[in-house]
Amino acid sequence: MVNVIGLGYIGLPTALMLASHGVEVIGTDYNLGLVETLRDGRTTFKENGLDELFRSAMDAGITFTTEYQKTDTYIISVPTPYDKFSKKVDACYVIAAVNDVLKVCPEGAVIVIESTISPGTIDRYVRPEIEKKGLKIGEDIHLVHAPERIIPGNMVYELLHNNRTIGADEREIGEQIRSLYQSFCRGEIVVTDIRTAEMTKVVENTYRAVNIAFANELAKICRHDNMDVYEIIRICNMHPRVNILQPGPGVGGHCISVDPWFLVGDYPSLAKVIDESMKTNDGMPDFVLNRVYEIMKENGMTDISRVGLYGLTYKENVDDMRESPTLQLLESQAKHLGSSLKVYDPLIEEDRIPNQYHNLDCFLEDVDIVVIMVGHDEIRKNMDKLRGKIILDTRHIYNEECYHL
Ligand code: SAJ
Repeated sequence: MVNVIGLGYIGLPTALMLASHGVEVIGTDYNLGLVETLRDGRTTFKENGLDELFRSAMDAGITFTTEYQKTDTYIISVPTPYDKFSKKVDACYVIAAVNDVLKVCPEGAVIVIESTISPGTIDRYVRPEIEKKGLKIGEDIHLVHAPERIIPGNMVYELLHNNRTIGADEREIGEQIRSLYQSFCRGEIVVTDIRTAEMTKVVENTYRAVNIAFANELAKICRHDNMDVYEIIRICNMHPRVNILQPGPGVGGHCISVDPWFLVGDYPSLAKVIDESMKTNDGMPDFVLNRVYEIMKENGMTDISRVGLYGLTYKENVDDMRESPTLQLLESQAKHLGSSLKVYDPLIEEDRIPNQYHNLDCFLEDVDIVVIMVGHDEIRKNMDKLRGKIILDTRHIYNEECYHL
């Protein structure tokens, strides 16, 4: 039996996937409300294919509880917040989960940490926690790091198909956990050591952050001299060894906008390109706000409350607002003029911020400038409704005459 600890964006799909592929699974989360929702047969976030997977796991007998179980394998997928000032990972939830596992687990149990952690976290924080209880790692307890790689918006597909990395102290334990993931994973699973697994996860997200920052910097250069950044990137990407990502209003989510800071925090004098890239991405919401002011001026407008932001989530077709560029832009604007921009997102049903709309038509009625911050399918299907508005399209999805980054 596997006890999956933490039933959020990663833990829940992983638990469901294991259960629906014949593994006995108990999911544990300290949040009773979340556990009760799951027991009632409802999922806690939206994701393609998640409801079907949930039903199949329920049919297979998955159960949910707030209690840690006595078993031989634990998968920990609790959040790893980071400290915005020190830029370092805060492993408190991982450490708390490991401690709770140690209270109930039998001798020889395997603790798999799936949560993203900065390189060295297991050596610095997890091992000492186990050792100070007089337990011997490799005998009484085995440690594994199996970082997740699935992309929000396509999690279920990627859980099945992505290659994976398993970092373990001992080869046989690594192989044992590889077989567990092989129950559902059709990708290649590489077994390596823990430090390498920690580093590869953070490097993958850092690579993407730096590439996006490069695209964002190109957007600024092109804006300066009125060149078409999208056409330039399109043509450059026809070169066999060039693959530039897309500029945008900023980088959000709890991964790409966070993980690279771990390297800057731990290696401040070495991680220079990464540091500058993160600053470039973090500066994009302000860049968009300045574009809004320029466009207002060009069109003789003075009332910022006639400007509407389309999209509150950090990217298209997800309901996750963590570190979203729209929230960053709103925060920045509120500092200058109080919060007066209007906002609408079809995927955020509850009232989260001032001047938030829940209906596209009402939103469009009340604004003259629409800033497309997120390219949800909804807006792609309703482009005709934007006619007559002044559009600032930060995602390059609007086909007609409009302003760009
Ligand atoms: N973005 C751009 N331009 C692009 C691509 C993305 O501005 O060309 C922006 C998005 O709008 C968003 C942010 O970057 O605000 C991040 O989005 P994303 O789709 O690039 O990535 P995440 O954060 O949703 O998921 C990433 C993935 N990592 C990589 O692709 C290397 C995923 O595979 C990881 O599992 C996930 O982080 C994670 O949990 O670490």
